[in-house]
Order: sequence, then structure tokens, then C-alpha cells
Amino acid sequence: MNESMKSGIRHSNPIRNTWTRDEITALYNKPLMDLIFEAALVHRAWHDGSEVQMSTLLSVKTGGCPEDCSYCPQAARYQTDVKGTPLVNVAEIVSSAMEAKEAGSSRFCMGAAWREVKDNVHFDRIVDAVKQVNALGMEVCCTLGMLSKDQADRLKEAGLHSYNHNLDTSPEYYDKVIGTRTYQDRLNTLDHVREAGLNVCCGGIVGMGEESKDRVGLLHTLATLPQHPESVPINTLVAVKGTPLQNQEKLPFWEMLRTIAVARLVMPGSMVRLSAGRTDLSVAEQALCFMAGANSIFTGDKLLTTPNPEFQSDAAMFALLGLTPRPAHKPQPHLDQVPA
Ligand code: SAM
Ligand code: DTB
Ligand code: SF4
Repeated sequence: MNESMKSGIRHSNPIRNTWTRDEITALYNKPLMDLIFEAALVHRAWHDGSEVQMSTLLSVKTGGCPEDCSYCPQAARYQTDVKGTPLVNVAEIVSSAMEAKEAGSSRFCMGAAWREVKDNVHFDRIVDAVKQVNALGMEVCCTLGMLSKDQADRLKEAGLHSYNHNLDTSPEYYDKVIGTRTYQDRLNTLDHVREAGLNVCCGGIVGMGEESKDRVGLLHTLATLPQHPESVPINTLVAVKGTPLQNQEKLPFWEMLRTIAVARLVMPGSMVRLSAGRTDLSVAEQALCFMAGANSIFTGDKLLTTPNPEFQSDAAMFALLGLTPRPAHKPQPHLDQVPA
């Protein structure tokens, strides 16, 4: 009997949202080599293993956020070095998107330090930017905080591809990190995004002092949503001076790798994004993440406010590992094949 048969995971297993916490815990605790081997098999059954999407982030409105997310350098209540800026104008957004496309990015994500979207001229400006970036042929993503169904509809109509809204951690650990909105608030926004027919981008952050059961809890919530998110960003905490998590001890790399591998196993058709925290990873560590199922990174020397590896070093990593950038709008497996 080979390793994947022993575990009950077959690499052709259908997508399902009936995962139990016990099943996910058992995967998470497998011997590491077995876990990444199985995740690699599943990854290659569902995706082109040599393809990694390059996505670009732009902070369109930085800092001054009223929320209290304890990891976030953009929360107004924490004294960080982030310089707040008003909403960027559309021409600047479009020129950044063109530059990103030129550099090989197929996805452009605009982030705003808002608690929620308000129906005002600022939102009109975002809608306009979405239209123009979509016209460049890129996958357009936004992360703007909480969103109503009507606002999600407007974004969909403008050509938005995906909406990013993270659950961040397990339902149990959530209120140790965020007090100004609830897990249910986040789930409600995800419902609005889904109902509008947008793709859902939803993941979390590891290394905030949570335990492995919380990483399992996050993956369990994601994998048991009515439909899996098309995109699952796994961020490692970037501990920023001035935030409550500034002195948080670093999570061992192996825990992050396990999180990626289990995300791949339980949500086989989704894009798994190796997101914040790459500046602390060697090329060898990132290669293990790609082997275990990560198939997207953010490129460009800045995330929203924190540093990211230099574009040239990522280009060298792609060449070394034989990776190719994924083209925009490549069809993804259908994620609604949940068996009864
Ligand atoms: N304000 C919106 C919101 O919170 O949904 C959108 C922007 S917010 C900065 C987007 C995501 O970035 C957060 O949900 C969180 O997962 C991630 N993030 C923020 N600060 C981070 C940090 N220091 N380390 C890792 N991820 C972080
Ligand atoms: C996500 O999950 N990670 C990206 C994107 N979605 C918007 C943001 C990471 C932000 C890291 C902290 C910063 O640069 O401010
Ligand atoms: Fe505001 Fe988003 Fe940062 Fe939370 S994560 S403080 S909502 S910008």
C-alpha cells in the first residue's frame, strides 16, 4: 500500500466541504515528509505544478483605520511608522497596474485601510479603477473591509474578479486578535461577495501566538464554507513596531509549511497564496511551500506597507526552480462540486 492510500487521501479525491476538525487535525499532525508528499500529489492532480501566479498589491488608501486588528500597522490607534495617505487617484492606480502587468503580474489587488466600504465618492473612484484595470486584461481584486451585497454587486458589474476578506484565524482565537468586529461580520461579507458572483479570496495569518489547533480551526472554517474560496492567502505575521504583536515570537517555518500543505489537501482546487512573510524565507523554504501546494506569491518590493522580496530576486528564484508565471483568467477547477 502506498503512502497516499494509507492516509485515506487519494490525489483525485473530489472537492468536499464536509471535512471535520478531527480529519484536518490528523492531516496537520502527520509526519512532515508524508504530509508534503501527499499535498504535492494532490497539487499536481489539480494544478500545473510548475506554475505560480505573480500578483501585485497596491495600497490605495493607507493608515488611519478605526479597527483594532492587533497585527496591523495601519490601525490608527497604534503608533507605527506608517504614514497615512488619502485615496490614490485613478490614473495613478492604472499606471501601477500597467507597470505590474509589464513585469509579469496577472493579478492586481487594491487594498484600503477601511473598516467598511461607504457609498461615497471614494467608492465611486474604486469602481472606476476596477473598470480600467479590468480593461487591461488583469484579474482585479480588492480588499476594502466589510461590504454590503449592493456594493458587491457594483464591484462585480465593474469587472472585479475577486474580493479579499480574511478570517485571519480560528473562531476561538479571533477575539484575542480583533475586538472591533466579529467573525460573523466577516462571514456575512463573504456571503455578500459570493452572492454577487465574485470569486472569494479568504485566508488568514499564522504566527500571531495561536496554537496549531487554531490553524486547523481556520482551515476547517474555510474548507466547510458552502463553497471553497477560489483563493486562500496564507500570511505569516509581519511583526511591526508599535502594534500589540510587535514582540511576537516567530513561528517555526515548519508550522507554516504544514498549514500550506493542509490547505492544499482540504481545498484542492483553490489557489493557495504564499503571502506576507516571504522576506524571512530562504529560496529553499519557499521551494518547499511550492512543492506542498502554494501556487501564488505577491511580487514587488512592498506588500501594502511592509517589505517584500525584490522583484529581481523573485525572478531569479523562478528561473532557479523552473517556475513559470500563471497567465490571467486561466480557468480554475469548479469549486461547487461538493458531493451530497
Ligand atoms: N482593511 C481591510 C481588511 O482588513 O479587510 C483590507 C486591508 S487588510 C491590511 C488585509 C489583510 O492583510 C488583513 O486581513 C490581514 O490578514 C493582512 N495583514 C495585515 N497586516 C498584516 C501583518 N502585519 N502581517 C501579516 N498579514 C497582515
Ligand atoms: C492578504 O491576505 N495579504 C495581503 C493581501 N491579502 C491584501 C496583505 C498583506 C499585508 C501585510 C502587511 C502590510 O504590508 O501592511
Ligand atoms: Fe484596518 Fe484592515 Fe488593518 Fe484591520 S487589517 S486595522 S481593518 S486596515
